[in-house]
Amino acid sequence: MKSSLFLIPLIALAGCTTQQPAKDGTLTLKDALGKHEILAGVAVNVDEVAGRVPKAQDVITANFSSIVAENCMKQEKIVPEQDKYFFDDADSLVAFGERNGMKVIGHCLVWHSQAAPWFFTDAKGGEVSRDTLIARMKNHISTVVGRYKGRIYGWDVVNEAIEDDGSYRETPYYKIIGPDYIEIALKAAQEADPDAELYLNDFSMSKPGKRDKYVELMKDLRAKGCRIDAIGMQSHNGGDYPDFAEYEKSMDAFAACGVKVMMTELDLNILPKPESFGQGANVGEEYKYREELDPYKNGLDEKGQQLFDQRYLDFFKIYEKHKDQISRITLWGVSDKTSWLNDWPVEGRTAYALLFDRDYNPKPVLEKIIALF
Ligand code: 9MR
Repeated sequence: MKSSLFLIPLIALAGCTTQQPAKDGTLTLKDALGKHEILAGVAVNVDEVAGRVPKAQDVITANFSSIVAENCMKQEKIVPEQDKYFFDDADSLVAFGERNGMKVIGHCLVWHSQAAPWFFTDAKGGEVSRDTLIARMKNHISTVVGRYKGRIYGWDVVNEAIEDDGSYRETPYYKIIGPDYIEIALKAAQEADPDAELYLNDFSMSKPGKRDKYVELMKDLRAKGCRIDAIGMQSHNGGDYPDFAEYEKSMDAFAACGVKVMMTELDLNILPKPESFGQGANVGEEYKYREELDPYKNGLDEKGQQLFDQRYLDFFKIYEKHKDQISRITLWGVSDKTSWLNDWPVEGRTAYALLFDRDYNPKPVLEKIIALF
């Protein structure tokens, strides 16, 4: 972080008492976004929180004001077997966030993927009844949210409930309970910790069908007495998607519903797309490895680097433009080394997805992003 662009003078901070520059006088992402009351978030894994990756810890604490668990709060991790809870990793993550003065986000309470294997099945191996699934879902929410009452800033309550065309995703929750599982989940979370923010979270939020459905859904849920504080546009972006205009339209449409907008899982996939790739983040979508899909094994070439920088800048320009609507921008991982995009939608590729490289150095584009704010 050496260039003059990055060395924003202290005078730029006049009138801002809460955001302090790093010791060397430079401004970090959390300072820059913090000036606009936007949290700078990052998804962290268990090794990073436990201190097994010291460089990662330094990056996290110096640059970010919020963390979210990339995996360790998901249902299959927290309660792999019925009534057998494992909270050690989640407890460490929450404690790490508190120690470092960060807002901790809970991810996620109701999601069809990474659900515990026993959750939808009865003792005989058949499908669980509606009443039982409602009871299990409510119990899961009250146990997990209750454990961290007053310590988690906000929860992704329902994750990925809607398909790109606006229809309900046919998850076991939807099929067994019906569409009102979302209302039941939000109310259970609110009861368990009335002070925690509550979110709906999904990918491909720029798709018109999805956008319209979330707008309708939020109005409907609020009319039924649910609280929704913000909506998560995951933002697993690509080299040529989403369409910027549609993406902005979604931000405007959600903000017009009276909720804050958050980029909850921001990253960028500039690797070649397999044919028929859905351009979202549907974990079930996988393609076979082929050499031509993995062109940057030894580093980005000039064209790749330019695309990477330009796309990140373009997205952050949009975020700057919409800064009054946004409450948090969370990167989905600390460094390229551990990004999920190394293994999705094609396993074993070398991805360039985040703002810190494989050795935890900031990428040059970061200082340009900071300067935008
Ligand atoms: O980044 C997560 C990856 O390590 C897991 O293997 C994957 C399994 O489902 O989940 C990834 O995170 C997902 C997030 O929880 C929800 N939105 C899509 C994210 C990327 O798949």
